[in-house]
Amino acid sequence: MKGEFSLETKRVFVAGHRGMVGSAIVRRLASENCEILTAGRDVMDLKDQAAVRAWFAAEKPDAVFLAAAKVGGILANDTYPADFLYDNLMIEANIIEAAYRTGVEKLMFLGSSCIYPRMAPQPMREDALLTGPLEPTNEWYAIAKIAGIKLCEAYRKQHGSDFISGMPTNLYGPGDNFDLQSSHVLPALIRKAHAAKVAGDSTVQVWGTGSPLREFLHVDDCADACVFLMKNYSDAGHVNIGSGQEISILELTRLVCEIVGFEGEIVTDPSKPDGTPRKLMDSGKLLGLGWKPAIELRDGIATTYRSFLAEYA
Ligand code: GFB
Repeated sequence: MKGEFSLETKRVFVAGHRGMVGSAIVRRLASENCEILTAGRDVMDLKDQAAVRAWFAAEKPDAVFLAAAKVGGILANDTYPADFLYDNLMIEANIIEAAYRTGVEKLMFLGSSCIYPRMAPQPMREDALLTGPLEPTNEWYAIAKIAGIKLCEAYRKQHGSDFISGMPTNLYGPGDNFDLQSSHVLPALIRKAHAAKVAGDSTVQVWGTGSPLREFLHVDDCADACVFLMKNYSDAGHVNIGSGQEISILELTRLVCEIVGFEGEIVTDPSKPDGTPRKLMDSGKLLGLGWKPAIELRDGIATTYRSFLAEYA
């Protein structure tokens, strides 16, 4: 269903504005005539229900982008299941309930493509949700994100709240986490290939077999899709946000090495987990509403590498 929501002169709270997605949403909102509200950890701990309620009661935002989350790559997800489940449940429950209590007109919750069953038919449609077992390396994070979708649906059903959910595919871009233990694959490969080039190493190592397939979307495209959905979509069902660009981890490594300028050998490490074998989303629902991505993977990696060099190297 199409809805129409104007951001014009609205007070718009971006929860998670220091993260990769939240900061991209803040950048994107700069071209809307709205007032952007943010709150750092020093102001409000999003896991603290009383603090979140008090902040919402005082600031009274009109719209909310819920981009705050405990996130990480395959190893972090697998190593800290309690943090990924508890932190994300608390953050989303506190914000959604406070938004309802203070009469927020529209809220957009952001999830992840890992909500779908490990062996879901590809490309994964929205109706694949809860049709089979989850991928074990990230089921804790996935359960929390599924709860977030269901919270939005429940508040819509019981209270008529205009709360929607978007499910981005694997994201990358400026502001990403480049820590090798906790990052996702793309920032890890950029950092490893760069370090190998600088050190004159003959090899670069990738985790797992290199055969898993992943779909990647630049975070600025994701932010644009979020603003588009905020303005144009008002319904109970969540919406996939993907690029349709799928690539194997090995091919991705070759592409990153080419962009970074590392000419050595790529070595796989099968002792590390592969995770889900394939994770391509069907974004037909979003495309059907009239949105499409703009950033090609090669160009997106090149600009991300430049931002990595500016910030870290
Ligand atoms: O991006 P990633 O950590 O997360 O890993 P997932 C994707 C694939 O890249 C896996 C491989 O097959 C990894 O084994 N890989 C190869 C590497 N080298 C590396 C490396 O150096 N670092 C990392 N991190 N991976 C996450 C979920 O799954 O996706 C989250 O755990 C979330 O819950 C996120 O949904 C979007 O795509 O496997």
